[in-house]
Amino acid sequence: MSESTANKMTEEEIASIRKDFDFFDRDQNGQIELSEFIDLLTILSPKTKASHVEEGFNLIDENGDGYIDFEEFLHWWQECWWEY
Ligand SMILES: [Ca+2]
Ligand SMILES: [Ca+2]
Repeated sequence: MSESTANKMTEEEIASIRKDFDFFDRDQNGQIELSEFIDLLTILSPKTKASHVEEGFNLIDENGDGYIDFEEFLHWWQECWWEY
């Protein structure tokens, strides 16, 4: 899975997503918690409801450990924006 992800994107693109990830990872622990994710979505789409935010978080958190790591973030990013 991570191989096909890497093939689709250039290193530059991944680096720029990494910057966004680091920006939202406020406490810099390498994972985005729900509270950090709420901040993220509030910026990206201010009309998002809290209940939807939690649903979205659970979708992105593919392994269900309660955190979004960079790989999960990258995956989500591609699904949301790659088509545009
Ligand atoms: Ca964090
Ligand atoms: Ca996770």
